[in-house]
Amino acid sequence: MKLEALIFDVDGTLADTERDGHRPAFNRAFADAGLDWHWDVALYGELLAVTGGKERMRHYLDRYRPDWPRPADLDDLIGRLHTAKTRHYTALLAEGGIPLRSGVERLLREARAAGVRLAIATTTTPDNVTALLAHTLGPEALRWFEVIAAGDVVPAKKPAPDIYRYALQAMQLSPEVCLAFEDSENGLRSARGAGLLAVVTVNDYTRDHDFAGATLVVDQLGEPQQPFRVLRENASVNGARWLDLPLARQLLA
Ligand code: XBP
Ligand code: MG
Repeated sequence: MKLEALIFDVDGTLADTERDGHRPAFNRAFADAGLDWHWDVALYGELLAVTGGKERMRHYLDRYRPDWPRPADLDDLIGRLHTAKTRHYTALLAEGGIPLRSGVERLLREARAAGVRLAIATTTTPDNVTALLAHTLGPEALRWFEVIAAGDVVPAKKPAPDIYRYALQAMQLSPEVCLAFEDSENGLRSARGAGLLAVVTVNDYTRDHDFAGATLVVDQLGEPQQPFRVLRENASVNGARWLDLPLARQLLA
């Protein structure tokens, strides 16, 4: 199969946004609202089982705060907290403290130079994607991506395959000619459910997830000076040391 497009997850894949980005942004929104909710690093790791910030807050209440007195307008409160959290999160990105992961910018530029199409498929809010791309690659990078499929554009978030199907539909491509990039089990299930092969770059929150369905699992995309470590290889990397377009094409074949 000829490789036509690369489709990227955002959180955990393009950048390590969860622990030092989303998590403190949630905590600031909770503090602003005078709530006694606080998500430490370990608890946040457990909460990541549920994708989507609004869904995650509901899950927190159900699972960890059954006795917390719910207001009549809980949906409204969740919505306001999420809006505040997005504001805090994008402000954090503007401070520039969250870089792209190793190899991401290189691979994006290689794909562009070779005419391989690019897309995003993520559960995160569109503003978060815009802010991350603009603050790491510059505002023009938003145009590198033919479709940015994000957030509530589909009702069922990952692990449901809907967001990948949405991106494929928008590009008028079949899954066999695309490669997905993910960092988590929920993301991998979503990509696989849409019929895509996927490369996983693990991070501290996802290292122990079940990635049996991945084509390749590595610790990073890597660079010539900073090669990846192969953690699981369902298709051979044939001695490759970082993920470039030739390897992407080989994995698809
Ligand atoms: C990312 C997420 C998101 C972010 C927060 O999952 O789960 O919920 O944590 O985003 P994935 P919002 O990387 O699999 O897409 O608060 O904007 O929902
Ligand atoms: Mg992710």
